[in-house]
Amino acid sequence: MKRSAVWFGAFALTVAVMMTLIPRAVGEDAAEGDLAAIEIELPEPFFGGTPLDYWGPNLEPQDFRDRPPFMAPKGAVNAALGKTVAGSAPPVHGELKQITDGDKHYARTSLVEIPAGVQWVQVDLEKEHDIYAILVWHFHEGNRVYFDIVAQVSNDPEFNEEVETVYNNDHDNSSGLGVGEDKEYIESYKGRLIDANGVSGRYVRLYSNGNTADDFNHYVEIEVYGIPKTS
Ligand SMILES: [Ca+2]
Ligand SMILES: [Ca+2]
Repeated sequence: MKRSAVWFGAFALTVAVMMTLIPRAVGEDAAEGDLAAIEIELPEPFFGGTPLDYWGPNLEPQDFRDRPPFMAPKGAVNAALGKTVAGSAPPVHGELKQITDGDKHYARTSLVEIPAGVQWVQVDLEKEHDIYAILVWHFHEGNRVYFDIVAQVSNDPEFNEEVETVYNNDHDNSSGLGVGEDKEYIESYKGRLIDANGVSGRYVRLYSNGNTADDFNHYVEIEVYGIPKTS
């Protein structure tokens, strides 16, 4: 190998390592020092199950590393805990209130199953919040990928006006909510952290459209880390 190639390789590796060390920029208008890592309690992991037989152009590789701390303005806590949940269809297993009950276990007794097709659930935070992170656990007993995940925030419970989309991995717009550039991912006990970047709203809505194991939509828990707006 030419020496220049070796140097380039070393440089690329150094840059790659540094990129993983740089914390994510969050709440850019918050002064440095006002931030703290949000505290996320993880459920016990599931081991085993059948390997995933799925490939998608938009699927990100499984990441077994611990999630880096997510920095948000101090005081941001899970505002969704115990709050009311609405849905596009009544569950066929479990109850909607289990989506915000704090239980994130992979057991079927912790699972809320919603009918097939494009469906949504939405959490009412009861007042407008500045929202920094949304965490969602779908069914994480084994390797599944949920399709067409879209996360939105609004002050309108009908989501007709002033809707902010903070995640969308529907790359072919099959759900009709617009083309999304976010990645598909394999479920795990860590849940998915969606960076909401401080958008404000009272309602958080999550869409999905079936998964690799069946056509149903599932939720175990949704958390919304935010701070109530004072004004
Ligand atoms: Ca739950
Ligand atoms: Ca799609």
